[in-house]
Amino acid sequence: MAEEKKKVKAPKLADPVASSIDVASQEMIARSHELGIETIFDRALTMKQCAIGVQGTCCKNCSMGPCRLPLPKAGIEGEDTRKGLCGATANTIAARNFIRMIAGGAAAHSDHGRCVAEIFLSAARKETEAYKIKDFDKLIEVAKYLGVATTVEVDGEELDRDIDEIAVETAEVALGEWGKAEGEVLSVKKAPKARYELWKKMGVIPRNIDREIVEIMHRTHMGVDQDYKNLMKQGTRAALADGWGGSMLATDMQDILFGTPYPLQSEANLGVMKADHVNIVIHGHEPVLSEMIIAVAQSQEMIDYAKKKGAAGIQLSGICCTANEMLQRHGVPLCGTFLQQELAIITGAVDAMVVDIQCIMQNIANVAKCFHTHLITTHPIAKMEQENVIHIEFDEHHAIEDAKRIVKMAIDNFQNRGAEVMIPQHKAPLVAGFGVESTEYHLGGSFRGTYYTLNDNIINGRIRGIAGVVGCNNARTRHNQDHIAICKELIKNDVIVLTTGCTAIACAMEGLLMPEAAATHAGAGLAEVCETVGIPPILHLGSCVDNSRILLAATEVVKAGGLGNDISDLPVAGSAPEWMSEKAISIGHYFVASGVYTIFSNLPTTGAPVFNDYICKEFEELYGGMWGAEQDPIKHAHLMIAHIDKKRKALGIDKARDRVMMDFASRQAL
Ligand code: NFS
Repeated sequence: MAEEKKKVKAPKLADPVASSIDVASQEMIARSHELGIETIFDRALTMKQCAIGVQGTCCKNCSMGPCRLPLPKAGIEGEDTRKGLCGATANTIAARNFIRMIAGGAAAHSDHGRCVAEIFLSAARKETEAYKIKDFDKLIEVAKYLGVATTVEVDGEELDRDIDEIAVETAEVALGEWGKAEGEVLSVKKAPKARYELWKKMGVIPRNIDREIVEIMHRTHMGVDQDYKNLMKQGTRAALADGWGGSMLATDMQDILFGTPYPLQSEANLGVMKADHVNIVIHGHEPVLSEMIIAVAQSQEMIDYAKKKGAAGIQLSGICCTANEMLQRHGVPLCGTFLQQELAIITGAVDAMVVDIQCIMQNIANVAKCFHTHLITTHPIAKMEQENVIHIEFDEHHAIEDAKRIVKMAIDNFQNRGAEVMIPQHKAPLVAGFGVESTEYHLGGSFRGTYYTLNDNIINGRIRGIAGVVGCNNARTRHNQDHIAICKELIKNDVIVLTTGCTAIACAMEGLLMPEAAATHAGAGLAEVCETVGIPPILHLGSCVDNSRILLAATEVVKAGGLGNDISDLPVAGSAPEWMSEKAISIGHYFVASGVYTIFSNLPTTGAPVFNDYICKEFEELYGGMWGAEQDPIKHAHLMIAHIDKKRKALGIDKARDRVMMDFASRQAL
């Protein structure tokens, strides 16, 4: 019988070396096979991508579909006659899908921001013991741009206003940015004047944060907006509501509550876990949770309790952007990137993995089931269906108690570890915690107090330009390979790199966030600047919501003078080589709309060539920034460098560069 003849196929297993450039990850992928535990690397072999979805031309916005409009193999000659049942063209479908991704990403960043705003309001009103205002300078700065008075006039004299009053009013105004009835998102005015004026002219200034996201959902509903240009206009407005609104407010309010980061040292990779310690891994995005766990895990009470239970101490570490948040403010080590979340548990050494929101793979529950690991969800909007998952809801009114419960649970679990503990012995040192303020300190003149020194070095050509390289890991590409290849190629060519998110973690794991990396990897000009001021050639600026720090750093460069009037004049470019999340599309688009050439490995728009050209070519005419796509990492980096050189030429500073071109050997000879 046919059925008897069927052979049971062995599951396809990922080749560890082909899956990741990182040795620690390779070891853990091999370990997963020894233990018979499936990971995303294996699933990427069996689950094939849908080619039409990849092209962006599958429409499932109504139940007459899905209507699928693949690009013919031979391309399109003459008129493009493809249409869905309702007549929607490939351009309409791809544009709708694209801006729905922007809506998803903007919603994720901005809802995170709203949560921080609510806690900020609680702290300002002194309704919570757990959260307090930490950075008063930042509070005053934010109060000012939100139009909150920071002084009062008494008898004709201008006096400082009561700080508690300022805090409450600032928090109220901030929270209002999500749903106010009139006006525009106030933080957008932080952009260079020329950029703000351009957005005004184009009609893309966001009115409030929620509204722009809701309007995308409306306009992409069946039978509403059917003009790809008009759809992209709304996509632009929502992306700006994210980058210059929800994300920027999230960053600023996190700095107010938890402190503005300054450079510090730490370590990265799975090897930061310790076999004799209770290992708690925090994974997700909101520092609201991790700040409390840090406070509790570092308390003498909990350390003593851990010792009583036979552990040498408590080792905290982070995955994804929570890792970056904990690192930049407390030096807590990075456990790994998005693609290492299952691998961390496979060490057998994780006593608790605590998660909140975003980028949490549901499969970690299945992996945790194979070990003693407690998997704890904490957020009311992010639960898991698997039975082994414990839900402890985190609330600002009893945050310390919640954190204590979680940490104690991890400690109690230490004694339940099996014999299968295997922590890969690989980690790298790093320096992180850069931001607008600290970059000013390191690269600005203390005399002028601006980005003068940075600008000066760009003008004289030691620094060729600035690149923002950010974003995720993606199981369809070799883990970290493109991040590292692109970043190395950029710094080799004297382009200083600003990084966030999982790219930042990847660079950390490779040792590229150390000042010493300048001598070994950077071009002569960039190396000289880095060595003089003592910074790495790649600066870690935080989590993905902290991409707003890159926007503001670019704005400071414009303000410091000598490099044009707008971000689009600067020799800068952006990249997200291993992107996978909708947040990356929102980030990419607010960079494009801010005037930056932004290049991804691939874009979900190739099935609609006219729409693809619109965002990759015509957009430059409209906004001075445009999208690009290139899979080969070296070509990818050189597209960015070519754009930087184009901008240098337009600024008339291309000649200066030629003068200082010296390779390392000639410097040494000198
Ligand atoms: Ni960014 Fe952070 Fe990583 Fe991608 Fe996910 S962690 S918010 S989305 S995967 S960089």
